[in-house]
Amino acid sequence: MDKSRLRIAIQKSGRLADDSMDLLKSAGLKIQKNKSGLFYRIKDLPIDLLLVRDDDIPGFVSEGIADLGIVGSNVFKEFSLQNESDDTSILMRLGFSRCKLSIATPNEAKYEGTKTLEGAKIATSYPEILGKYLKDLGVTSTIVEMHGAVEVAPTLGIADAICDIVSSGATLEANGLTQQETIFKSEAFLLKTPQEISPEKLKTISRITTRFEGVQASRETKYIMLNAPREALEKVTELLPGAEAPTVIPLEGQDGMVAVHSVCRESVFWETMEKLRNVGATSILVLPIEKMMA
Ligand code: PRT
Ligand code: ZN
Repeated sequence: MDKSRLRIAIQKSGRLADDSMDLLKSAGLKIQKNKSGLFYRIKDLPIDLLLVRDDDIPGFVSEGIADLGIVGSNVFKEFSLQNESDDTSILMRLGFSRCKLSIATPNEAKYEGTKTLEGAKIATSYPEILGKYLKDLGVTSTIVEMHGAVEVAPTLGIADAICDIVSSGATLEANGLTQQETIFKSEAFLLKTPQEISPEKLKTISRITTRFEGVQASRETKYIMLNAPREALEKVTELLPGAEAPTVIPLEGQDGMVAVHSVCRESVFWETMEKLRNVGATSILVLPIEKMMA
């Protein structure tokens, strides 16, 4: 392995893997897959990807085995609480793989707020996050550490409650569990090693984070085009979500009508389009933006 190349640790397979790859590809990184399955080289940039289990990512970044890493903030938080003196930093919040870490109890169990958890057994894969949450509340429970299949713990009689990742809620429902408390909200983070990084690698980091920011911005941004009577311009502009000063162009041969073009930094919902039409806008188009750079 060439140590002068920037190394980014990502999840090999699982819920973070596809979105991590998507982000890298959208940022123009050309991934050259190979048989080893542990390292992928990036063409034309001094970057290698290290493909590992998500749980190993904070440790690898902390030790400098990888310079950067993409991991769920739930996994990073658990690691940070376990390693309080660690200086791994969060370079970016990436906004994907969003989920919650929640406490749930069997549907038939009586639940009257967190005091119900006093003396209870709670199964989780996140003993540090849960332990801190309970300590801050002044509640004493027994934490049963499990790796996988946490949701079956109450049925098996191992625990009275669970604390696990919830996304759609389908797993809780299928196991007869009701969500009671959300103790942590998670999304993917880009981590940076606390170890020394060469100036060349720092330049590469700055280049790709600028691109990541561009990818994020363009995902959240739309280009909107519409026609409207000039007298409705003020109302139309007010309705455009997160818009910068719009471009207004007179429409050839249509007196009093203008075309309005604008970049919107928020989602444009159907409701917004209906409101625009109600104030007189027609031919409303909402277009995705492929790339952006400030
Ligand atoms: O093999 P490896 O160790 O790399 O992967 P893993 O199995 O430990 O993790 P993986 O791929 O399941 O999740 C990786 C990360 O994705 C997590 O650390 C979270 O940050 C994030 N994430 C987002 C999720 C979910 N959504 C999710 N739904 N992680 C897990 N789940 C599981 C949850 O544990 C539960 O079993 O999905 C179930 C709940 O989902 P719903 O939709 O039924 O509520
Ligand atoms: Zn894992």
